[in-house]
Amino acid sequence: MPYNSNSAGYCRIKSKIKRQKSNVPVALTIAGSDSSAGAGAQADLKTFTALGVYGLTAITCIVAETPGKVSRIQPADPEIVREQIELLLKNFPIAAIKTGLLCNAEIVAQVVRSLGKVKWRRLVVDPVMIATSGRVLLEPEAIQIYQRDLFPLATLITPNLDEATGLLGHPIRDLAAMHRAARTLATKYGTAVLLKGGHLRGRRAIDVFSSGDRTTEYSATFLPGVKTHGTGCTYSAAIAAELAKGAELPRAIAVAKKIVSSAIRSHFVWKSGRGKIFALNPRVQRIAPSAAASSRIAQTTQVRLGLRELSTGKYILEQ
Ligand code: PXL
Repeated sequence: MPYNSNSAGYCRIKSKIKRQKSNVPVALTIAGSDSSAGAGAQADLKTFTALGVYGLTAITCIVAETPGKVSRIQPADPEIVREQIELLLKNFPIAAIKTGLLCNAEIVAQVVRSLGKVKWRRLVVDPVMIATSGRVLLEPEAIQIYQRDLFPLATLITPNLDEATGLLGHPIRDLAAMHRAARTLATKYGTAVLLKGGHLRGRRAIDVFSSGDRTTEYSATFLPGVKTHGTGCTYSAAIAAELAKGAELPRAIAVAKKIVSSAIRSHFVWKSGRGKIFALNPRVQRIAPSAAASSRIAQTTQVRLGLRELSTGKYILEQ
């Protein structure tokens, strides 16, 4: 029998559908699509979901790639980038935003125009300029717009060593140089900086946070031989997710570092014609019931960190 609004069947179904008022935190990523789903908007969405945040996407380009090998990049029309961002901003209670690969100068300029209309500042800018494969992903004109217009809008920028080297014009060879570089970048762009040192290849993967008056090291065990791409995307997405849940920046970074380290440790690996393919596995291993149920922004998941904040201002992530 077909259902209509008077039938008993329809009523039974209707009564089972609970119309809940949704208070899940919402975050937006403005990023490229990675066909292999280890980086880009796909990595961001997986990370948002793992951290209990509802993810939205504004796609800037489509990248045909496998891990470590970009085949082709097709930029989106800047106008459709604008429409995605502005539609989402108008209709969802977006609590934090991150940017990933913005592809070209026109798209960076458009993102600046669209985000310039947002009054609050919970924006994480991952200045994706060079892929893990070494391929340059942004032209010099686009990098200029980042520096002049986008960085000043950001709550946090998250360059890796190659990107920071490009921005500063000199190489960064050790931890002391990382501290100096993070402070210089924070002053230069008037925003907080998380300089990722993964590429230094020591026994520990150390990142340096600087917000002008404060410098903090985040350290985790470096895992050699795991060739995952998308760690930067996952890291910045996790920071944005924690900010969306109401965390302060230092704590959001600590949680994100833990998530990335765990995603690398519990990576996936497949055999392919070109050798092994690795992929990150972003997930929250230990989930405790929310202790912040009474807070205004509901936290649907909470990570137990086991963090020790040392008097030296260093976070050691216990593993
Ligand atoms: O990891 C950098 C990156 C970001 N975003 C997209 C990518 C890549 C690397 O290839 O394809 C969409």
